[in-house]
Amino acid sequence: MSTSGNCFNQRKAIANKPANVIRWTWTKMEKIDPKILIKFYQEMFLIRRFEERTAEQYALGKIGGFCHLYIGQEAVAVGAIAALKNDDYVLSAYRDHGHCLAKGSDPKRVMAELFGRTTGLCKGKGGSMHLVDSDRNFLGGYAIVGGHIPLAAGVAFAVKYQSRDQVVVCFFGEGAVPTGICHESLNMAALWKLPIIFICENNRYGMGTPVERASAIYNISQVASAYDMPKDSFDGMDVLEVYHHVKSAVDMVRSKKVPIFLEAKTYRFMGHSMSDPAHGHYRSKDEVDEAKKRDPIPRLKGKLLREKIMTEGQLQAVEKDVQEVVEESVRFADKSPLPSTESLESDLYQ
Ligand SMILES: Cc1ncc(C[n+]2csc(CCOP(=O)(O)OP(=O)(O)O)c2C)c(N)n1
Ligand SMILES: [Mg+2]
Repeated sequence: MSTSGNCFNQRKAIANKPANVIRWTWTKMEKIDPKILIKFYQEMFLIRRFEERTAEQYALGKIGGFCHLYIGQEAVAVGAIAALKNDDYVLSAYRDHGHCLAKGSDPKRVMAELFGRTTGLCKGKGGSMHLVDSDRNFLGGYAIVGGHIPLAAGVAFAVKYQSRDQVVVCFFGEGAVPTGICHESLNMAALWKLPIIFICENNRYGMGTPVERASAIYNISQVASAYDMPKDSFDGMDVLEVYHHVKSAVDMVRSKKVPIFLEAKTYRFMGHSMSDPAHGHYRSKDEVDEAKKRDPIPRLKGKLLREKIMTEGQLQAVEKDVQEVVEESVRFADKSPLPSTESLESDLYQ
């Protein structure tokens, strides 16, 4: 009787202790080097053109399987990954072309992977949803909603266990947030103080379901409060906003070794996947057209012109170079060989 009473009192004492809350609010950097702004434009334009060509190649039957385009969301991958060091880790869900390209993967090898060719990042055996480039610490590309969030926490655990200095960034959609595994991962990351940034790309829809019909909270970053994890929310259609907020979070995570949850409010301009129409019944054409007014690429272009960082002619030259890189990636993929039947069982876990 007295033992259980002691135990109860002990637990009550722990529960009454103030929680070990980590305080953090993002701080804006002083000034951005114009060279970084030009890099942002070039990278976002690359992802956009790459995926426009991907859509065409898919329609021609050159690309098989599921294929989810990132068009509209480019500012999130580009702004966030620019805030990282080269050896920091990135994991993403199935809408992964943009994250992989922003992490520095060769567009030729990414396109070849979409074409299922031996020269692809995963020798043509992964495809659109399973891009991996371990040389660049881009660890995938996962098709199961929420399934990669614990894997990312595991990578962060390894970084901490081995006393390394890297940061892990895990991108996922708002549709993954209500999954049990997301909550388990947030809890463990907070409990064990793992060096990870969870970036929720809230594009307002999970396939055809609006977030209001799937989540009890609309202000998604609130979910972090349940785990006493610092959080932040920002405009994901503005690459500079994304960069400033993520850079500040990266600095905090690297120096204090704690997790942070970020919500980037964004929008996809295309259908959920290549099998869906651009809007469908769950949203109107007017809604999509309205969102396109916030397209991150023309927004940055306007800034570059207004602030006289680049002229119209210089921007056109950048666009032409990118266009050529994308064309070369299609030519490379098209002339690359398909995997042989004999190679079907190689490179697999036994
Ligand atoms: C566990 C699981 N359930 C269902 C699906 C089918 N599915 C594929 S994508 C998707 C919607 C996910 O939406 P969100 O996380 O918001 O990502 P977005 O597609 O908007 O980038 C669903 C339900 C799946 N892949 N995995
Ligand atoms: Mg979504």
